[in-house]
Amino acid sequence: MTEITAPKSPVTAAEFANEIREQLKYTQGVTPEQAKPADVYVAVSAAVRRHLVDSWMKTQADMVNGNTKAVGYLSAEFLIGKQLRNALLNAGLTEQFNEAVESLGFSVQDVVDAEYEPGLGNGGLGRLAACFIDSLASLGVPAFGYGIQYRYGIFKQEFDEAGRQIETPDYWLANEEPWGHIDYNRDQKVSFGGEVVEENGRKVWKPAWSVRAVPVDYMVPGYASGRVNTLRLWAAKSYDEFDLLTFNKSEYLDAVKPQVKAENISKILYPEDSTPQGKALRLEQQYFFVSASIHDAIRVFYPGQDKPDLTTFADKITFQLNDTHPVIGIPELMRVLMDEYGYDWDTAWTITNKTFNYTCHTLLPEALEVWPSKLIGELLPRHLEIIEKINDQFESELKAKGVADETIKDMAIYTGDSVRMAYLATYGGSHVNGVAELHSQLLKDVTLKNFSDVYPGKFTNVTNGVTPRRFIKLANPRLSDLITEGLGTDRWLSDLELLKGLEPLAADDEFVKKFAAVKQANKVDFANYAKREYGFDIDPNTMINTMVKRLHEYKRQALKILALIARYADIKSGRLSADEVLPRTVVFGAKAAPGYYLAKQTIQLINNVARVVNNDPDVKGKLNVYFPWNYNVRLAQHLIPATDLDEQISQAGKEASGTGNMKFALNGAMTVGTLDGANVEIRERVGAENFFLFGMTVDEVDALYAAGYDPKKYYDANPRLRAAIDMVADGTFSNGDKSVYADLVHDWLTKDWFMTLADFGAYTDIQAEIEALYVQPLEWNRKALINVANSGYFSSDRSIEDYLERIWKTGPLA
Ligand code: CR1
Repeated sequence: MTEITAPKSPVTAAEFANEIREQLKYTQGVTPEQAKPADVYVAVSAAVRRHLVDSWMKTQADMVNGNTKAVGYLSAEFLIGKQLRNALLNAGLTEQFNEAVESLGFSVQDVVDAEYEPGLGNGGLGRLAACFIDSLASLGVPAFGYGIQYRYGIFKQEFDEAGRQIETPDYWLANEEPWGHIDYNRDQKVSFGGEVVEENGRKVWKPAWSVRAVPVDYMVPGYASGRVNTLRLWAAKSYDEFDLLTFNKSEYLDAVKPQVKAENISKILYPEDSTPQGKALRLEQQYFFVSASIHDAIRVFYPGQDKPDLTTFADKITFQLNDTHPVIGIPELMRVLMDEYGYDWDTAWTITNKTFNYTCHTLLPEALEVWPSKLIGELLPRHLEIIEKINDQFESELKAKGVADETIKDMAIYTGDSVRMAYLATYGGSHVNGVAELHSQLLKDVTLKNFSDVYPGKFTNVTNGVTPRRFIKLANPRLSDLITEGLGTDRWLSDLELLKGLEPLAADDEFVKKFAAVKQANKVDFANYAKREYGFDIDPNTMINTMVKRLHEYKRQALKILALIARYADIKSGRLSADEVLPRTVVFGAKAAPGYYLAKQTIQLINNVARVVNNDPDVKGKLNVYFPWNYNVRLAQHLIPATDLDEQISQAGKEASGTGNMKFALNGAMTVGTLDGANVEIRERVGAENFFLFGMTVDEVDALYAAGYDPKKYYDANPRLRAAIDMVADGTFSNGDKSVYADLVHDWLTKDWFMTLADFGAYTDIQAEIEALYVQPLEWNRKALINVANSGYFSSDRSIEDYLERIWKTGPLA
């Protein structure tokens, strides 16, 4: 008998339909007959929220009254995805919803489609934050996600006629947004600019201007935990709606200036991924949400107290700094403790140091934020003083430890000209962690080596994870049902290591066939979805080969597209007869930062390779390339369950972890990948024989750099590589215009910083192995199933348990 632990339904479908009717009437003012699907969506959302409110309030009360330290996850990004299905799942209302909506005369699909996905993140870092708050709630750990409610999320990506990326604003708040509760009565004041003066021997900051930070609260329901946490996203509002004096002189635009300036702070998410952005506005954003969050935590944990005993602060909440974006929180907490509450430096430092921990998400040195001192001085003069003093204290500490002067200089947090936020975070908090074993090791050996030599105890690893609720249960209901059938329980949804129990079933051909049938059905679904949404004609009987992630040179989409062109050239030249070719559908999804030239050229190339290949009768049915635009969480949820083979082909030593790799393995795709990021751990767990490994290792990469890397040598030596690059250069994919990809080609042949050309041979060689296995469906699926069975470790629940034990030292509410 199957044991079911999913949340029990609180109401019948008929009762839920009545609740929806009430919402339609009292909040939307329409009858079910007048309602549009979007009305029903808003009404259902409000109805689900009502089911969660009691648990939400109880969780908050227990958090404040109990003795369990809470977690404050400070993150500039939360890429949460659509909310409705997830809320229904956790409220135990999925079935009731389906029935109720139909009984009201609507299609479930239409209602679900009415939700607009919030794009409040760029990629992996923001999606990880979303998985983490889901897991914290599901584990019953009291927590806040603290961030920004951007009015414009990540840009909407379109492609023009020439295949170029066009960015358009993503005004996700254009229609009613039922999930965020705006709480005007719990606002905070955040100030900027001005000067620091001495009054009675004390430093006093006299800021020049302030904005109002208004919290917008999103409920974060746990799965089967009865707990509901809060994601508190701050929106910036002006204090002065407009300046009446100016307005009376009828200078209308001048009059609304303060409002525009204030509201600009939360206007737009920076469309960056792993590159620094030197804009004052970005620092304003960072300080804005961090300052509001720190004051909010004091308000929450010391309710109604004018003189709270903040020496207990670090026992109430621990703040996790998600990358360097919130690191200004360290001098801010120092300032609050000293200037607002009168603590001395040493006491403030002890509290601050205990409160913060830092997660680094990169290995690219240019992605560690460094702020010009001048900018900090202008925007946050008091903070700059505090940072200088932290740096002085740090230097003395290093001297006392006998660290050499040269090294001390290298380690400076404040260099005079600039402030290194990663160094400030490393010194200012208790722990530093990387996001996969290899990454954490490289942080210790390279990126933060000096720090790890002096403070070895601070460094630890927490390998990333993904939530099985969204990425298996919601995204892949067929596989979820099969897993539950195979294990005889659905407890795996809160204890993903139970997937291990599927391993013996990989020897059971009947079960493997069922597993293969799930994949096939998902492929058909995806083909229909791609037709409906994009007009693509995808053949679900071909291998679906997917590469989805931000477009970045280090991730090496170029390697994939060059190999694909080489395959195309093989068929065209007759080197391979079309019958020898395994039919493949290659699907790309990727956004490039708007200012990232080579990344945008790569997008244009992929689109044009797709255009040429898909229209060439010589390769018809053998090779197809699709590039659905605007890759987002929703598309991921459709595409990942339908994928046979996924690509994790970054240059070794550059991808901190990756989390897409985990989602694919858990959904029964096979992976072709390098020994990079979490690929290493995935391969260890699923077994080397169930993972297509290729390419240079970190050590080989380093050795090749040291020896002097010359990409041209690889071009000269490999005729297939040469043919592919020549086709790009000679205008095959640009209607004969050789100038279009000239810069890209020039970069490959002269620089190729991420050694795409050096790994080309290994990458194309392994394709034979991949295809030999794919033509044996039973064996392929057996291996894919073994991937699923051994990927339970990559649940974000396990990541959170590691954070709790290694860093946060707290746990679930009693
Ligand atoms: C890394 O590039 C990792 C995520 C989440 C990204 C990716 O490898 O999986 O973080 N880093 O840890 C990032 O976005 C700004 O830095």
